[in-house]
Amino acid sequence: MTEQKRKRVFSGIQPSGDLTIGNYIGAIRQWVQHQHEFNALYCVVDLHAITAGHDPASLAAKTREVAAIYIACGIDPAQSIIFAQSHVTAHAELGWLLTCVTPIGWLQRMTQFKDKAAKQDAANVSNGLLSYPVLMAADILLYHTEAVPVGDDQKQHLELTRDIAQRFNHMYGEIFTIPEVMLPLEGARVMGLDNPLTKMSKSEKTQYHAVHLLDNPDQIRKSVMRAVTDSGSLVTFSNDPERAGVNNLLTIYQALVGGTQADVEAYFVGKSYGDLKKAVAEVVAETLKPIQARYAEITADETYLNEILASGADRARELAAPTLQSVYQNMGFLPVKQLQQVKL
Ligand code: AQP
Repeated sequence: MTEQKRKRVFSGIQPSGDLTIGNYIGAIRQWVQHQHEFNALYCVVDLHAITAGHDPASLAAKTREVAAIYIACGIDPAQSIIFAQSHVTAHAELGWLLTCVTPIGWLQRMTQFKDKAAKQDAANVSNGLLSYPVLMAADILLYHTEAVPVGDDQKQHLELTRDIAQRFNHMYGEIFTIPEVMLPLEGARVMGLDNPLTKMSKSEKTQYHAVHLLDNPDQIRKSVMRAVTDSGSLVTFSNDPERAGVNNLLTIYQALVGGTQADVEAYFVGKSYGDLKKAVAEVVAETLKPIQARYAEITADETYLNEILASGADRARELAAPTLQSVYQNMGFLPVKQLQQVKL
């Protein structure tokens, strides 16, 4: 497939905590599977990580950690662009321009905003938490992205991106490509091990909530063995909220082992919840082992990662500049070029 014919894909993860198997199954794994079919940009979206309070002392290290995890999971930096969002200032600029075309009611309807705002002291909920999906729209639209591989939890934000793009195109002329959402087939939403009715999140601090990608086998086993199940004994998929814990464990198992739901259920016939947990812990540990080994190699060489992030940002800047310039022009801003002509 030639460069020109490949679809442009953009996706990213916030360095807002320790990455979980939810981030892996819902996002990174698909990026890796499809990277050779696309012209892809995989961004560490650090500007998003400051919307709900963050630790300045660890933000830079977390940003590097997430980039190293992308590569450790199998993203090839020679093929895809890997960079930190704050290194390409066009994101913040377009974010502001789009903020001014986005009705506030669209943002107030976002489920993630309502959930995250409810967990905070109302007086401290930042404008950034509300506006975050507009910055996400800017991330995607800057690159004329055609497809965005994300977990099911981000579907609503993608729909909003499409609405913002259409509204802008209608108001100021056709600049933006309308992106499609790409959801994984299995394991689109991994739920918390301690509460299978809420999604597994890297910013959730409760112990045994999640398996993190850099957890050792012992930590993995402890978290999975403590996963909430129910008083039944049937190891089958189910939409019943009472059985959400078992369903979640089976979903994780299926996402990592493959096969149909019927294949997975057949494997567990006659087995107990304890057997299910052991099997899940084992398959998760086996999946993460080579990733962690590669992560150790990558992080042992600081220069290697620096070079990837620096060249990724250069490549991204080049792609973003013409889009941003067209947006300024169509919105009627005074072009810098005109001032340069006056000087001459
Ligand atoms: N539990 C999940 N199941 C499936 N996919 C998931 N993703 C996140 N959690 C799950 C996918 O991972 C990517 C990360 O997106 P993000 O970091 O921008 O924010 P998020 O969706 O809010 O992820 P987290 O882990 O829950 O972060 P915090 O706790 O900081 O908000 C997305 O593609 C998402 O779909």
